[in-house]
Amino acid sequence: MFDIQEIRSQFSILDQKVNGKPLVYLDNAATSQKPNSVLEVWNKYYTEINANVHRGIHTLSQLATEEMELSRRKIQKFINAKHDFEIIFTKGTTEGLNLISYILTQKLKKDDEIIISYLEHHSNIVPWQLLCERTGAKLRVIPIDENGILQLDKLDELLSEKTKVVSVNQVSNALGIVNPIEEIIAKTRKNTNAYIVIDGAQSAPHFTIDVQKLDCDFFVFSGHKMYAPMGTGILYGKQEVLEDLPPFHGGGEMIATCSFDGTTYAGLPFKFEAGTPNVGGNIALGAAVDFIQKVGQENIQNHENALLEYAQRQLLEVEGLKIYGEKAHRTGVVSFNLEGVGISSDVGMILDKMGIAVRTGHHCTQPIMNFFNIAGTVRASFAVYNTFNEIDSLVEGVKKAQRMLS
Ligand code: C6P
Repeated sequence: MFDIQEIRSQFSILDQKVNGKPLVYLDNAATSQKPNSVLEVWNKYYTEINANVHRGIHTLSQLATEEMELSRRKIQKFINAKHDFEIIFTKGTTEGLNLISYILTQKLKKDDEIIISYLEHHSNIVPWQLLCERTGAKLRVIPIDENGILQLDKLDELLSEKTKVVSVNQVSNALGIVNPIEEIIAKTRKNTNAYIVIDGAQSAPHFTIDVQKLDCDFFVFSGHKMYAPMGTGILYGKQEVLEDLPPFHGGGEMIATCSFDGTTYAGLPFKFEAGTPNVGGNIALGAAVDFIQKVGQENIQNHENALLEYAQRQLLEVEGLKIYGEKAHRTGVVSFNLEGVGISSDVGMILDKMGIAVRTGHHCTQPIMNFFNIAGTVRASFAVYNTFNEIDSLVEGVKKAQRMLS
């Protein structure tokens, strides 16, 4: 049974006042809070195990290695990867996308094309621009319509033998729009040999992911948005794709042999994991997967969808409030502005005084803001522990902000 109070009791941080008011945390797309079970695993690592991995024959090192490799297998199952060595630990989505774009450098040449969408986070734009600078390739963008929905017929026109990479997010962080990645992948596979990269930063916390069914080459996400500590993330890559590509960072862990005459590389996943990893964080990411599975992915999705629907209905009753992407299929996020209130951060500051945490501004998606001709939005984003009462508080806060600012 889904018991929201029981779930909330697992997040000690929620039980506090901010600015004299009970905390209403609605900035989950930026980072989620962490359940006590994850913090306990993280704390246990540092108080009882702390040792480097894959290096020592001593007991603590072996224990740390076992725990981290167990976590890798949990994540393998979580996204249904075929092999555990297809799971690369990173420090987040940004690092994953930079890694991929860097190791693809030798595969692209002048006038090749990289397709992204209008709905991307800067992390899925800038690394590709850098790759274009290195290779002379060109960036192409799937446009959106006035509802923020990707115009997939335009993708048909963009795909060609020049297309070498298609990289899109599954869920937009700024608007919460769920993109039809299955269709994008099918079209890309049918018409090209391009590498397919999925930014799952905003989908992994909310959806069941099956990378084999999706048939993408890469899938990246951040641990800290799905109840794990900051500085954790995952890059999934298909075995044959990863084996064919060069390493990103050079250093310890990633070599098979090293001499002044040259180096041979370790097998997967270590080829892409140079240096000491975030062992405690990576182990705690496995605990976050345990937490999600214990609550149940379907329960999480149902609850968050109900919150979104309720929030949208209540907010739309506020006169002059516009929701961006209102008509699109969305999850976990409602992004809006108040007519006659110029700056979203003013609304955010008033909400903060009421203990309500939302994000304001461009959300690292300036092209979307430019498209709608706005500087930013107020964004409320949900997690499994949010309640309908908290949405009521948000709506009250927004009404108060409107009265104060207009
Ligand atoms: N979006 C937000 O408030 P990192 O920072 O590496 O964990 O994730 C980057 C990133 C990439 N893609 C998408 C779709 C994202 O949402 C994010 C992070 C946060 O929306 C911080 S800007």
